[in-house]
Amino acid sequence: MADDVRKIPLSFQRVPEDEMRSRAARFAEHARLRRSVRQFSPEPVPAGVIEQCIATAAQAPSGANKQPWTFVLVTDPDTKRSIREACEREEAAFYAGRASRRWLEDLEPLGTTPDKPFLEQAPALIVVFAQRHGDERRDRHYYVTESVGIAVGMLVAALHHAGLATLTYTPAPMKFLAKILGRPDNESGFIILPVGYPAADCEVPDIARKPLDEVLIKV
Ligand code: IYR
Repeated sequence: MADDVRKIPLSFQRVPEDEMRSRAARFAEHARLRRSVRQFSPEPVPAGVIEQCIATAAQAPSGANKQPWTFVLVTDPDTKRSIREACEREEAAFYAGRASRRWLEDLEPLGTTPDKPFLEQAPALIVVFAQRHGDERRDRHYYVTESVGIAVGMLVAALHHAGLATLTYTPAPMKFLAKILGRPDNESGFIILPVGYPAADCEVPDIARKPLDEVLIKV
């Protein structure tokens, strides 16, 4: 690495071993409760909490530290309605034939349909955009999908940790999002996260995670 790069001391807090084990176990235990929520209560969430969670997401690592993400926080009812209408138009085409039979079969256990009332019911939508390049086309961005994906993962974890419910929702295609929200040409819609409290009668599909020994290989 070049000698002339300015460096600062790392700020890192060492955690005693027993506390480390307890933190890891508690985090895993809490993560087991995370579910994708599709029925929201209309109650507002405490002011500033979603912004804090977005601040957490924005600490994600990214290719060449380009931080190629934009988070649009939507609470305006008219804007939520426009997003819902545009999403439902795409979903109608998806469920009516754009999706393969195999894909629709794979979705059956989730019970999803073209109707997306959660886009209006949830008090807030976080619409995440990926910056394919910087303000100027010659300002290149790298590993954009990976970088934004990591940031969204941190956002989902932060929202769950704070006590809020969310869903990673991806209409396809989602070109309309940049148009509705007035985003510039270098940004493309990446994902929508409705955020709020689950509805009192919220139900989720009876599906399970793979056991650890199926997803973890040690060599
Ligand atoms: N976007 C559609 C279809 C859908 C696709 C996948 I992959 C999912 O995990 C769930 C749904 C919808 O939201 O209904």
